[in-house]
Amino acid sequence: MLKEKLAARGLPALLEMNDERPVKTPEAWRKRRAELLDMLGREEFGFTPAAPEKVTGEIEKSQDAFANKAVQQTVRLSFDTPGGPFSFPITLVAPKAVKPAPVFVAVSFRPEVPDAYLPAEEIIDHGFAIANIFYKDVTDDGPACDGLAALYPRDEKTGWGKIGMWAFAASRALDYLETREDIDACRACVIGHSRLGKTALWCGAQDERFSMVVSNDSGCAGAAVSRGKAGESVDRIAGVFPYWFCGNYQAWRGREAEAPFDQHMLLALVAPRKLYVNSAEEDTWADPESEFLGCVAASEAWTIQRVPGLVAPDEMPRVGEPLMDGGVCYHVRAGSHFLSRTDWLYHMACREKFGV
Ligand code: GTR
Repeated sequence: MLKEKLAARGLPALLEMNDERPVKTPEAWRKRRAELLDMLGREEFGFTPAAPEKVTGEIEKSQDAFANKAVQQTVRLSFDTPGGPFSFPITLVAPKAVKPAPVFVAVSFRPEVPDAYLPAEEIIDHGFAIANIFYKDVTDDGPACDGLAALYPRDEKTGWGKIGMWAFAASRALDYLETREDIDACRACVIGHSRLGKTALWCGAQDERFSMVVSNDSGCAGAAVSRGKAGESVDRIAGVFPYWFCGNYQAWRGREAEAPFDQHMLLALVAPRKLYVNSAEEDTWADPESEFLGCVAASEAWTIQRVPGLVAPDEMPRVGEPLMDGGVCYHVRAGSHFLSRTDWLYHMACREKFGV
């Protein structure tokens, strides 16, 4: 049943090189991976500049938090760019009981910790640290060429969009976390909701140091395949939010079926690490079925590397039936577009089960 549903979408082949040679081995997949990164960079999100040589962190504020169970700090991260120095703050919350603690790097809509989207005490109680990045501290969510955007030369067609910049910031946070003795940077999960779920995916696709990637309700240009998608379309998203993407993405408006790429390729770039995609039942704009089919289609990238991909019965799971036995995990939650405590509980259960 899923096979037919997927076939009806007519997605471009994942395990076929651009010159049509089939990808049959893990070594060949590494080459295909490079092609896909290049394609999604050039056609959708724009190319990411090289990482700075060094990221330093200055602890601006430090206090006990959550009944003394954790330390909460404001840390200012700084690094050099071609246009001069840049810095942005993160909020780091680390549990005292677990050292070093596995961490969630959250790219967030708000700077506050805790927040409706970030149940910090519960996360700490599960033994995870949180590094929260407020996305507008990196660059504005609009066409303005401010913050990080102002500091790198940008090609009109292939230069990075705002999603790429927010993703870059999450990687810089990981650069810093690698220097912290209280954080287990080998178990770092990048997470985001909606436009920031797209950001988490693009970050984790490029930066293989993240052991897990969570896409919450990322929808169009995120986990949902564009071909046959309900709700938001490439035409709509590229028209309303052109600055999230590179210039070339405009060419695919209304032409998703002709594009050499689709979103399963973005998901596949996380393989063989842990990918967790989740949807909300009422979030028809994101389109749960297209997000789930993205996971089904991406699974081949895990199996070619001899890791099980999505382990699922031959149908879309029901609400409250998380699938987390394979490299690709998925759930659909009751309710609307939101990063809910319910979602976090599933993500944490998955990390605990697999030690990622
Ligand atoms: C919507 C956009 C979606 C999603 C959402 C969000 O306006 O169409 O793709 O990103 O915003 O970020 O909340």
